Amino acid sequence: MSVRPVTFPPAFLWGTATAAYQIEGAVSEGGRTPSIWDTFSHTPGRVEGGDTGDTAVDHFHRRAEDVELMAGLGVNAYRFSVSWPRVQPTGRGPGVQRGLDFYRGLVDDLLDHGIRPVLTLYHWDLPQELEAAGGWPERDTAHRFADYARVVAEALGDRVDMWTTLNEPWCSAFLGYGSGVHAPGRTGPVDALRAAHHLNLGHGLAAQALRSVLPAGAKLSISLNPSVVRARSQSPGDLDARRRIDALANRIFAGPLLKGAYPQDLFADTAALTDWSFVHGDDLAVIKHPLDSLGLNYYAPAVVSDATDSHGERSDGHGDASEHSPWPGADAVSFHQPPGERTEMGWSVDPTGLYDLLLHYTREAPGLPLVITENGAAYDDKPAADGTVHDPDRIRYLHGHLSAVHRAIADGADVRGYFLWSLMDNFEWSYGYGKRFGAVRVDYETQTRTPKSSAHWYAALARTGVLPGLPGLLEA
Ligand code: IFM
Repeated sequence: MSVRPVTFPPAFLWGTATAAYQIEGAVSEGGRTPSIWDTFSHTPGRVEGGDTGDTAVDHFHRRAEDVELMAGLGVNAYRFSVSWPRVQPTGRGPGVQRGLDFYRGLVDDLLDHGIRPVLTLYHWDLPQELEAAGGWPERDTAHRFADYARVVAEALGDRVDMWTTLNEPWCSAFLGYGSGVHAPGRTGPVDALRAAHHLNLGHGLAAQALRSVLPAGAKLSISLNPSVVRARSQSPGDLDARRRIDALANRIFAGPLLKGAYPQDLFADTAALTDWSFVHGDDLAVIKHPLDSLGLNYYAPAVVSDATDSHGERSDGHGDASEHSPWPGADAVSFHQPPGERTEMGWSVDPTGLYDLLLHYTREAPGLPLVITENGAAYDDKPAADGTVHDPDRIRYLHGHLSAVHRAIADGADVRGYFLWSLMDNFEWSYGYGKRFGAVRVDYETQTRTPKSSAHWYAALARTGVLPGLPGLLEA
């Protein structure tokens, strides 16, 4: 019996993704100043093992080698982020040429290899100076972000045509200022809500700045990490828990971005904390700036119930190290790990969540193309005696999730691309270097890069657009 090949659309973007602080290192070179992640990672007890991004995987010095690596994988796109303190060290004023030159060199290398650069402006590394002035809970940070966006667009707008403002603003707001497990490590529920709004506003202002500078054909986007929230039961309490988390994780961003309004139930749930007077006159109109695509990052779904017995534990693992909840106004919600397979992060493996997410945003934002800007898994891969790295779990994870993407496309989702998180092992935030998400293994002693078997599997997909099967490869 012949099985029909699982084929993706011809112009599909096949990419890998990284972020500046997770890979670059060289934190004091070329005029770069500390970001909140430098400060946070150097604060004892914040990151496992005391790891920092000081060296990371030395991408700053190995840029050319890393682009060759990508070319070897056959990918046609690369999603990277610009380090704000590398190009605008104080978070204000003109750009620093040495910093901008690094990204210009990267973009040129990518284009020379036929790889489309997909640039993210903010993947969590706020210049420390702006945090000292109050950080994202302060409105001015949104304006500083728009100015920074303009600086980068003026420098790279002639070569980069896909622009993403923010990566996962939920993490910046609620892990950075709510539970405090991410930089800057503050724990104020109102600060977290203020930060969420100012991130939204920063996105809108930056989108305006980008549009005013970039050529007409440039594409604007934002990458969200929506929670696929499932109620543990259909009881009214559990359904209400689902509604609350959906408001705080998803609609707080999707509402203003796509509809120009915050959800009313979010205001009601948080009324005891704030009157939201930090939302000014035309903020919502600014935030609802037209997008060319919506970036979605997906790893695992969340299962919630109504309970008073535990603090919210974010089931994607980011929030479990803090006694402070990342969910303002939703203290009586419990998070549960569904039974079944998990990754090294403890996150459940559930491709149906990705399918549901794609179909959800197809309904929520009709006509807006979707791009999966992150998906992947951490596993404790070990090199074999001959140096090869066989990671069948990751291949299975990717196969399952890409099958779900294919199904979503067949059912009407307009998905334009998929970016594997991550190109290579790197600094996994408060987990340090202990969690490996890479398709390419990095030996942190020697900085040697070794493509794992998942990298070869993904290369076959990127080159042909046809999902490779599993069995033969897993026996290899
Ligand atoms: O490593 C992170 C990335 O920086 C943002 N999204 C989730 C990834 C895995 O935790």
